Amino acid sequence: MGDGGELAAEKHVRYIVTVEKKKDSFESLVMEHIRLNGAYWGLTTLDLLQKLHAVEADEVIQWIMSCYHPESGGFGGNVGHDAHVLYTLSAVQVLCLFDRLDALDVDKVADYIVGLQNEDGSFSGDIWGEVDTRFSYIAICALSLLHRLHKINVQKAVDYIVSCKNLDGGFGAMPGGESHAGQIFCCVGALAITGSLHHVDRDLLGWWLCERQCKEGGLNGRPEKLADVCYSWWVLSSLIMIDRVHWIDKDKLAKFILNCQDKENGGISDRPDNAVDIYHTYFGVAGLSLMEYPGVKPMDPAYALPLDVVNRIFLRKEH
Ligand code: GRG
Repeated sequence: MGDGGELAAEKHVRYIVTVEKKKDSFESLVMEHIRLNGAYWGLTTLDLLQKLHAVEADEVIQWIMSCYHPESGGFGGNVGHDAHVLYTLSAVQVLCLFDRLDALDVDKVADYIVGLQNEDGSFSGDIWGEVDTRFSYIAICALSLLHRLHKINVQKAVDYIVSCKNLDGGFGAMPGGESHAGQIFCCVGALAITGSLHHVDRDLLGWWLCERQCKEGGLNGRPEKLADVCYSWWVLSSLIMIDRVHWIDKDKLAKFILNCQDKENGGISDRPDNAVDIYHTYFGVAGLSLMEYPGVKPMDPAYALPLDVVNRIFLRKEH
């Protein structure tokens, strides 16, 4: 596996298209319950590499809509699976990629998400009630993409996220929860979308985030942990949103990501020489996008979609 070099874009495209077709492969099996997330990771990667047309749009939309629950307004992770906000955001994001939000009953989907806001401003992930700042981000991101943010109590949602801020400047999954780069992306992203970044101590958080760079160049998710390609996205996007991305050594990070490529069969792994998967392929390419790697479309750090897709949604007048 990988000796760094250039981004093997063509190989990654072929890898993604093959995973999509090989329904009985090991990776397809382990991803069975989160197929809708996998669709978002794979299809966004294709779009970043300017190859979204490698898949049949109508087929994708039809499959996405077969995961929809018209009674609740939410999406399941696969056909016949229960609805959850994790998959509902992926469905909305994929429809955005294809400019097909018209396939949705937008108010029904929005009301599903609105119904998950709790009295303290937090969000549950589904009817079972687990609360996590991931779900706050998901709700805010999806409702914003649907132009329905006004349907929730935004002030309470922001206050709850702020209550999850720690003394080190980071954020956790709940009040008092340990700072973790994934949760920081969620909280900073939600604050960015709601125009509430003044709640972030940019220098303090920027310092914590840039300390995630390990000596081999990759980023970890919290102190004393191993570097993992996915944190290229969670950490860099957060640093961009708080305007401190220049505190990272981008060359070293890009080399780390490129070293995690399977240059023969395509795909990117968490660390050099490990097995590739679609999740790390996406976050590796997305990380390179945030570092303006040539040939990769730029991404919006808050919405986790290509910038042209986000612009198309917000610059359009009729909604
Ligand atoms: C649209 C990009 C996008 C996201 C949607 C689901 C979600 C919102 C965000 C998830 C954020 C998150 C918590 C990411 C971290 C995922 C991860 C690799 C967790 C692993 O945690 P540990 O403790 O690993 O197993 P470490 O690296 O800490 O050892």
